[in-house]
Amino acid sequence: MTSDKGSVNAWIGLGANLGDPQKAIQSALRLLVSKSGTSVTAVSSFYRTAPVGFDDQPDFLNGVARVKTSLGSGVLLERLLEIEAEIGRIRTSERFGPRVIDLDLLLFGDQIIDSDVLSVPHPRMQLRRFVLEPLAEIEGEMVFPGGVTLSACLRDCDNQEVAREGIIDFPEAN
Ligand code: PH2
Ligand code: MG
Ligand code: MG
Repeated sequence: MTSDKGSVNAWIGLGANLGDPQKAIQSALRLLVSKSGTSVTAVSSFYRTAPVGFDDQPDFLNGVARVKTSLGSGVLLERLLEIEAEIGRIRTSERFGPRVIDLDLLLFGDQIIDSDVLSVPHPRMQLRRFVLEPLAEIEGEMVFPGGVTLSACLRDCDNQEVAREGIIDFPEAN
């Protein structure tokens, strides 16, 4: 499914709801490809989504990118955290609160990883329409590690507000 010459497809959840979310997401993708070893091979549209988990915060812009990477999962995760910091994210103890950028490693090839720092597939992605809809836009159907399908997750997912809003300006992905 995912390897050629030592590289792996990985999927990254993109989110933001403070500052200029569109700009932050585009900057994050640029920073990701500017660091060696990773290219962005597909990007979904932007979706405007109602906050899940903590209601009293602005709507999010969400999307999903597929990347091809020669990095290991741990190094890719570190890159994502570095880029979040570069864009100005300051981590607080508030788990589901507002943020200028959120880059979540959703899937790493067909691997199942459960370490102290990383859980892949992302433990909540199968319940989150703001992840599943953009993922379906770029992949159509998909079977997640463990065997559940994207379409089954979408069917079973409750009704969270997700509206397609526009394109993410990242021509290199297409
Ligand atoms: N991220 C969260 C918590 N809630 N809600 C939406 N709509 N989009 C998000 O990206 C999101 C959220 C924690 O990462
Ligand atoms: Mg995150
Ligand atoms: Mg998140």
